[in-house]
Amino acid sequence: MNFVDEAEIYVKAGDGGPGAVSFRREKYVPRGGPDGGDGGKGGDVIFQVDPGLNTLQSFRHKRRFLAQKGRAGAGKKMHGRSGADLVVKVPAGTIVRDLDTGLVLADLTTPGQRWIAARGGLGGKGNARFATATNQAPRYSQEGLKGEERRFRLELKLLADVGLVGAPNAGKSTLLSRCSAAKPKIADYPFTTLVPHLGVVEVNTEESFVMADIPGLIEGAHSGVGMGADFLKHIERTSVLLHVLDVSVGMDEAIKQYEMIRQELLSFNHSLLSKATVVALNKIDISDPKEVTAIKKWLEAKGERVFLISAYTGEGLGSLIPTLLNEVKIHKNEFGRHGQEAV
Ligand SMILES: Nc1nc2c(ncn2[C@@H]2O[C@H](COP(=O)(O)OP(=O)(O)OP(=O)(O)O)[C@@H](O)[C@H]2O)c(=O)[nH]1
Ligand SMILES: [Mg+2]
Repeated sequence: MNFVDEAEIYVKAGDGGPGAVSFRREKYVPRGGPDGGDGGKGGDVIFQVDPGLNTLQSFRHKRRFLAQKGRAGAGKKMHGRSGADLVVKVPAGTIVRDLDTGLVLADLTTPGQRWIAARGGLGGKGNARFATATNQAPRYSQEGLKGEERRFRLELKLLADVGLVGAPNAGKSTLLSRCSAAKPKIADYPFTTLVPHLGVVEVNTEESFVMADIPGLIEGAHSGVGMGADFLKHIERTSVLLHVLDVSVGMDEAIKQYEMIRQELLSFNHSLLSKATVVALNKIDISDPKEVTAIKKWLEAKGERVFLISAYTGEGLGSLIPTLLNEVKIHKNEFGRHGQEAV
């Protein structure tokens, strides 16, 4: 089961800059005193919660984070510039563990929350700092301290953005496996899916959403018949529903199934029906196009937004997936993730 998103990363804070060895040189002033300035501090690596993120997907593309080094000190007691901090954005709900020991180091939950993941090294002292009564012209300075270097394991309990609903065998699991890395079991009999599965749908390199596949719903599901009731609660917390309807069975049967699912959602919790919903007419690769068109018209007359897809061949997903992302963006905050448990 893929309920947790994980990533292993390496962070290194900036090293401190070295202190300078320098002596005052002024006209007519022989043997000027030491004036080497201190090195700058290295930048910290800081994790910061960004409410716009909902997965650790970006850490699949980038796993090493290095903050800037401090600059060297210079003559005239000039301090080296400090290295810039590196802010790494993480989603709310990220748990940071030490990769080696597994110990939880931070639990980042509130938007904007910051945690210093690695501290930059202090800059070295310049030779000006080492002048004493007995050594008025020290020819040494300190190196900067090394920035901290650490390896972490990030974990995020996934919360679904889009919930798949539909009758058994409609093709929900096929759809999830088509558009995410999740590998739910798929078979040509009802009730293949026994527990919810989650998958991250990567829409482009920056944007993704989490899709939840739940067991198929049958009549009476809301009152505990079949697998339904236990799992309907999982989709209560998603911001968008995708109703997957098998249209290969013909118009009459498809509409019957559509109405049955709506009735189950209504009976379970009528607020489910006011959730943003998209209907996917599935299995168009083996359906009669005339029937499909008729079903689409019928649903559109009811005010539904309808897409034609084949979860099997991938046809139609190019327009469905961006629409779902867009809906998630619009409705996400209606069912904010904070304080919720993972599905
Ligand atoms: N031809 C065709 N077959 C499909 C398509 N989508 C799903 N199937 C087939 O339909 C059957 C059921 O698919 P699943 O994805 O397991 O259906 P499900 O909705 O997850 O079913 P439950 O888990 O039992 O609720 C499988 O044999 C799939 O290969 C499609 O677009 N075209
Ligand atoms: Mg399934």
